[in-house]
Amino acid sequence: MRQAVEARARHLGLDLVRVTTPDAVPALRERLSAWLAAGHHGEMAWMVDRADQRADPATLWPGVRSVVMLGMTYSPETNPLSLLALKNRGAIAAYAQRRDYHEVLKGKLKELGGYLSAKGDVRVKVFVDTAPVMEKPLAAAAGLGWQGKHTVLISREHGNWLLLGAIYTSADLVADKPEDDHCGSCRRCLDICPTAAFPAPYQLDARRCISYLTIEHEGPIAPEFRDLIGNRIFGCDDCLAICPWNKFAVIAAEGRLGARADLAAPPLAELARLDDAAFRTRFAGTPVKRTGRDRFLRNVLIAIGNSGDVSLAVEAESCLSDASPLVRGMAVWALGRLADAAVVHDLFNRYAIGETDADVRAEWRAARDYVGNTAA
Ligand code: B12
Ligand code: SF4
Ligand code: SF4
Repeated sequence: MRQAVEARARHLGLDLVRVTTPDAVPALRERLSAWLAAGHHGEMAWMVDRADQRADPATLWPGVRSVVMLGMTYSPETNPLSLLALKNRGAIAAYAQRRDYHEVLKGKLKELGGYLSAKGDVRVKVFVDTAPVMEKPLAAAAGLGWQGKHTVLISREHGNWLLLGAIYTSADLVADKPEDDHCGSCRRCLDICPTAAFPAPYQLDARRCISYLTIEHEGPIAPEFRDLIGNRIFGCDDCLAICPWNKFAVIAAEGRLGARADLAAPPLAELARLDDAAFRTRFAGTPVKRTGRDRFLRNVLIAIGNSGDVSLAVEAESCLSDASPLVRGMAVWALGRLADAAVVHDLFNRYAIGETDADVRAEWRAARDYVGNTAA
């Protein structure tokens, strides 16, 4: 049964397949509780709501006897760090510059699950990302790789460019052994993080992570992070891209997650003009659609403010009367960074007086003070 599942998984284009047991990580509950108690999950309340099920596969589904962990590579063709120098363009995390992996991976897992249940007359449940399943520690227990100091799973053969999925099954499958930790004394991922999001090795405070701030966080992004975000408009790959284990990664050959050239480094000017319909069309079928247009524009305007390109001030200006206060607020911030004091004062008189949103009014005051101080 085990061999048949492996063969089928490879046939379906899954790069890694290993098996573990539901109770393989006894420290899971304690570690998850400590992480949540420290508030490191930020506004991701869904992580608290189903913490019991997350910490224990058997609580999520009492019928589970074995956990099949699957990995699919998405190694990018160019180093994502090179995007950060293109200041008037947006940097989108490598996993999001292509078809949404949730759909692709889930389709493959469903096929594999169907095969397993038919072959062994067993029950199965498939999960990719959004279910209360601790995919990284389970994948580590199954020996797919180990959780690096950046907390992401690294495989010796594929580096850390891996997306994960799980099949819980009632079948008793032979379990694999965990992989050893091969981080050694390296700490490159910890040192490169722009926002100091790692309170300690193997621990991430999501509230400081650019991936969380640009994708999960709903409101305005706190001023302390805006400069540090640079041109990252959806997710962040810095700690992954610097990992030396990626030198073994083979560029994902199959077109299963089809990288889209138009998402490799899109011009910020173009993105700032997207209305809701154009945003949906442009990002249909990709993970980027998740944020919705307003949050995405918030990120784009922060990148515009960080671009140092005064020709982009006009794009920010045209967002000053946007229907979304989130967008208006970041347009004000971007203009404060790009326009000179006289222009900001003029715009203040035209727009700030009639502004109804308290957050946007605060952005106007901050922008006026900022240009005042810079001019002085
Ligand atoms: C919530 C979440 C996020 C949050 C929080 C990330 C995090 N590190 O927890 C945010 C939004 C920040 C995020 C960002 C990203 N994510 Co995410 N995310 C998730 C999600 C939904 C849950 C993760 C989770 O349970 N976190 C809770 C914490 C407590 O778990 P943990 O990180 O495993 O924490 C362990 C360690 O702290 C450990 N620990 C504590 N002390 C010690 C000491 C030692 C010695 C050791 C060994 C361990 C250890 O114990 C904890 C429990 O095991 C998973 C999907 C899933 N269902 O699992 C995807 C997932 C982890 N994300 C993924 C990806 C791709 C990303 C990004 C790369 C996307 C991007 N480019 O922007 C970044 C990476 C940022 C980073 N460095 O982690 C992939 C990772 C694949 C892989 N190879 O591991 C996953 C698995 C999705 C998937 N199905 O493929 N993500
Ligand atoms: S994804 Fe970026 S911000 Fe988040 S921990 Fe890694 S380097 Fe830091
Ligand atoms: S960069 Fe170094 S410390 Fe970080 S995960 Fe990779 S090997 Fe481990």
